[in-house]
Amino acid sequence: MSKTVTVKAHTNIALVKYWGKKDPKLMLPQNGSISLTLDHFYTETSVTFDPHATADQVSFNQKVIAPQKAQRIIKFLDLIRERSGETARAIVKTSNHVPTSAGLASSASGFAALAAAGSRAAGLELSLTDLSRLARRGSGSATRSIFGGFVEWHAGSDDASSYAEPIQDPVDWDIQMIAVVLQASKKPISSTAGMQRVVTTSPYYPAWVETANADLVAMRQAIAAHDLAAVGELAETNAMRMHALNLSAKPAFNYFTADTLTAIKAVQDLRANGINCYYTLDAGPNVKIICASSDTGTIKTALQRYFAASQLIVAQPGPGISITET
Ligand code: 2P0
Repeated sequence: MSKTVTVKAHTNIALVKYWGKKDPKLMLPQNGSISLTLDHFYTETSVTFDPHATADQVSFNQKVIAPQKAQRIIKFLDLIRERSGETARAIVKTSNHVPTSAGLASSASGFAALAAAGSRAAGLELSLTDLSRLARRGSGSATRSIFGGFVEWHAGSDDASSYAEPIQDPVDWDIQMIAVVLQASKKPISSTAGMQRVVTTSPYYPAWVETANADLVAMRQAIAAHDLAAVGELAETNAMRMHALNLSAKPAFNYFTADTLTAIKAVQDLRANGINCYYTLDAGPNVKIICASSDTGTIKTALQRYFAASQLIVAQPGPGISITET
């Protein structure tokens, strides 16, 4: 009887962003990145290699996905088969625990869970570092979701040297994020294609790599010092520089909506009124507010002038992957 391995992996939000590959095949990034894993949003994936199955079968939130839409997952299963010698096709069941259509469903938690469940189901016993390397091959941000708390992904120069490690877990001080969940218009361009366009067409790209590397040094210090203002300021500046790359690409693109700008302005106004809060944004319209839990009430009240309470989701630092075998 084949074993089924189920893994829960949480999503992460980068404070120093990954936005560009230097090796698209090995998924080596142009610069290192630092993130915070969140408790509230996670993916649960189970994998069974079934000798009787004639094709890989992937279901998402209990609905089977057509093979042509599951190509990225099937390719990743091929990588696991290649490494393990497993020859059977896989039954993959995955569910995302994020509010419906929150637009926060990330490939980060998805590929972290798939890497850990798939490799174990195929008989590999990988260390967390090796799981991080394997998850990287599925999606860059998944490299970091193997671990909890604050996590750094070292860019590296080859497969062996490009992996993540926790830099603070558990997080023993008061820092959290409030996700402002906004209605997404159709995504203008995928992360993978967007970052590639930026690398090849933005004249500002070398300056991004240089400042991101400086941000990594400063962010490590800010986290070690439990300095919310320093973490927030660095994250906010880094995020806007990433989005400035998108505006400087040819053709230009951006992920903002009018609501994104409203949320940013609300955070700026709160800060002008003495509330210690900062924003960051990924490849989508949602704004994540970095703040202390003691300010949650004030921030939510201010944001509710523009948004429904249900659009404001509070997330605490979360754990690394957990694995169960049946
Ligand atoms: C990050 N993002 O560091 C950055 C910031 C979004 C903005 O990693 O091509 O899905 O699969 O490696 O990881 C989103 O891109 O892209 C991402 P691929 P991924 O979290």
